[in-house]
Amino acid sequence: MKPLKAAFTGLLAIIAALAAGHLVAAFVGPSASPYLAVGNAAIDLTPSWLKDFAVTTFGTYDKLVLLTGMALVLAGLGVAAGLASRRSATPGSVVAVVLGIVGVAAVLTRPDVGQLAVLAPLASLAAGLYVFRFLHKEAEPSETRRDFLVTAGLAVAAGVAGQLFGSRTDVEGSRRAVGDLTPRTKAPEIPIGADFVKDGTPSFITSGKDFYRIDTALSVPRIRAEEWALRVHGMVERPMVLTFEEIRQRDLVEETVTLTCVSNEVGGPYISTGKFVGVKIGDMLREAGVKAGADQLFSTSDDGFTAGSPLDYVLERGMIAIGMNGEPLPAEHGFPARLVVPGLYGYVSATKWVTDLNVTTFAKEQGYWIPRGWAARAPIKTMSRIDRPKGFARVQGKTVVAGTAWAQPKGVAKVEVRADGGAWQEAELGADVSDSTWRMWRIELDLKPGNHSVECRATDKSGYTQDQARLDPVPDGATGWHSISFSVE
Ligand SMILES: Nc1nc2c(c(=O)[nH]1)N[C@H]1C(S)=C(S)[C@@H](COP(=O)(O)O)O[C@H]1N2
Ligand SMILES: [Mo]
Repeated sequence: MKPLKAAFTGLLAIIAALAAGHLVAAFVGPSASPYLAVGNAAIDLTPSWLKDFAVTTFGTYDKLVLLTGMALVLAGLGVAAGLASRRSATPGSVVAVVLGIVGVAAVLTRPDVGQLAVLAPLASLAAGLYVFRFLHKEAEPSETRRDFLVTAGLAVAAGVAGQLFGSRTDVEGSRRAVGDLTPRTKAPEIPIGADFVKDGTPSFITSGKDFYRIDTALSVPRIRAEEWALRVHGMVERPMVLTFEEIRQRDLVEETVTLTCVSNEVGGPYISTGKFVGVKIGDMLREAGVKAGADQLFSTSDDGFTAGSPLDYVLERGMIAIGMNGEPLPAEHGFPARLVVPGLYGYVSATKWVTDLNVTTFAKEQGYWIPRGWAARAPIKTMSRIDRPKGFARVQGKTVVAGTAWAQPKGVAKVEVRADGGAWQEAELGADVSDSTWRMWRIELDLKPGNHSVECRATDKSGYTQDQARLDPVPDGATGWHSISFSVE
């Protein structure tokens, strides 16, 4: 067989296999798609050092990089298997079966699929094997060309159909049906002067599209509120199951809260603020009756992510949020419901698409990131960030330095700035909205033309000034003073 035909035989068999699996997955559960399942399994198995490297290098594009990398590797495997099968179809057939088994294994490890899920990788295996052997036969060039084109067309059609049917769960329809969520107590209006957007700070409330996002899963779980329920169990007197309707009928409160990710480097972007509407977990758990000895609320998401939060924090200020910024939660931020606990980093508290609350102990259960090298207990550290000037900017005229600071749930009392290692000067603070949110700041400095560097540090309302020592995000959050170098013209 000619090398070109052999290579295409292998490549098309791979494409057909992935497409067939994706199509069947649309009917037995989108996460059963072998391509996504292998990607998700790879994420769960990735050692922490590699994951940290991926996040620092690619940021939130890490998943796109993974999926593209997988596509290239699979295409390469297909071509190699095709080329190895120029004399006999056996090597390619073996590769098809082995890849099929990898797909089955990956799907079986997924937490969010049903028993029928295995049909998707089995369809991949069958399609890959069949297409490979079908295209491998000796044939006239014109017949070969026709078979290749027909196969490619069918594969693309199957893949596209799978994508369309797989996303048919009408999340947006369900969000619209939720309608207005009117809290009994509204969060106070954000006063004018809470941010200094003109000077370069973020706006106080982050819009849904600018809100940072951290997900372990490759695809956003698609859940309708009508089909969702929350189970509350474990060390409680009266376990319960709550529907969305039952939750929204309860006392809804609205609170402005800043969410923060532990993987933020000093000066990093993974922090945003929203107005969340929901029920206080404390009210609910007191109804359920927490038993003595419990010290952890262990929450599980529809996609298998888990987080463990200290029970005392949760009882005091935790919330099951169903709304954000005046709307039902966006799908990407956890629709129908997520946890929000002011003062704890997201990985130990902010479970999106939450379906299960288990009242338990730290000795008994470990959240997703804990065996991967992150601390079990992770209160947010007092920190500050310079947003303007940007690094290496050329500043004309007077120098305005502006940024944000946070110390949830203590609140920010003071931000100081110094230039070129000189004396600290107190910055002007934005209006104080809540101890659960960030606080913007600005200061004008009188700097001579030339190169300069500025640093900032925050002091929280307990009197603690943020640590100068530079620590990495692992295991419980970065520390250090953010500094920016720029020049004045
Ligand atoms: N189901 C699920 N919930 C999750 C995560 C996740 O990967 N899966 N990431 C957590 C982390 S690490 C953070 S910082 C916050 C981020 O919330 P956001 O994406 O709405 O900003 O969600 C938390 N909740
Ligand atoms: Mo995070």
